[in-house]
Amino acid sequence: MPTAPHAVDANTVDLWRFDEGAGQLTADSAGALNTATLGASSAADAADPAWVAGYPFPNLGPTATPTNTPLPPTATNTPAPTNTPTPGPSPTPTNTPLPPTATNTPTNTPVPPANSALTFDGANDFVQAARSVSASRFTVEAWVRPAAANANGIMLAEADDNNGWSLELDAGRPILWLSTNAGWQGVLYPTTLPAGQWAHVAAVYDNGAVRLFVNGVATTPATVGATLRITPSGLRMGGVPGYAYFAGALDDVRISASVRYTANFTPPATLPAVDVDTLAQWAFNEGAGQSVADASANARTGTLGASTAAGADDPVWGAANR
Ligand SMILES: [Ca+2]
Ligand SMILES: [Ca+2]
Ligand SMILES: [Ca+2]
Repeated sequence: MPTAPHAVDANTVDLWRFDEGAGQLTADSAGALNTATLGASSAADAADPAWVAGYPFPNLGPTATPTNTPLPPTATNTPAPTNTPTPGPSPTPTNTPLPPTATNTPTNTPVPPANSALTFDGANDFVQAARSVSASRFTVEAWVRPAAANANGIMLAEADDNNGWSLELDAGRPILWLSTNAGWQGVLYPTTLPAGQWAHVAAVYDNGAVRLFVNGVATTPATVGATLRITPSGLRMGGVPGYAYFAGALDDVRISASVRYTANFTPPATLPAVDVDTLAQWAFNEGAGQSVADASANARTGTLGASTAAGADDPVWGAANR
């Protein structure tokens, strides 16, 4: 085994001592100067052998001194960053929340019932509107549901102390009061309205002839004064101060300038179409709010209570359930 690095002599064709310790080239110490390259090229690559410390010869002679100064690192010696993270495709979100569609719109928005009515507490609730009746012929009608049997109360009235008309319950029986040239006179229906049940009540006044109908069933005609004392007061539904208020529900109030009924009839489930004799009619189908619309051309919009503000004198909205 050699104890020192080989020396170049006349027979040496090439001699690479690998003493550079770094870089991509290793010098040929022999005369051929056949410089060798590490790996596939002078750039760093996977085929490059690694530099390590050489064999520890015990007797390094003068010839063992590296004759070629290690090459300074060149640009090509800089290890190429082979593992720099390459930006890959941006992650594509695959579960982006879908925007709400029309079908996601809440469907439980409160919707007023198609047929609503107003319930009066019998203490101070009322609806007011402009007066309708201005002659000695009219028909007034409404659906009525008394809260209790045998009660008193004003349902509909266009009256003051001396003039006008008033449709009331008298111990549960419908009665039409009229102020005529003969003074105040009342025409009473012979039977009571049951509590908690809808009944259609109609009253006709025609120049002294009066008829009442409950669920389309007529009374015998009555005769009173032929001329109505017209009141300047407006319409009140549910009560007039100083008199008993009506406890129960009202719906489909209609006032006409003609005789609507002369014999038994089937009460209309809903208000008939407006015609030339319709002075006013209120379906109470708003279901909410402070106003009730008059479908007639007279536009006698009603107000709940004394003002359009919510108050203790407002009747309460509810489904008619008729
Ligand atoms: Ca109604
Ligand atoms: Ca009010
Ligand atoms: Ca009240």
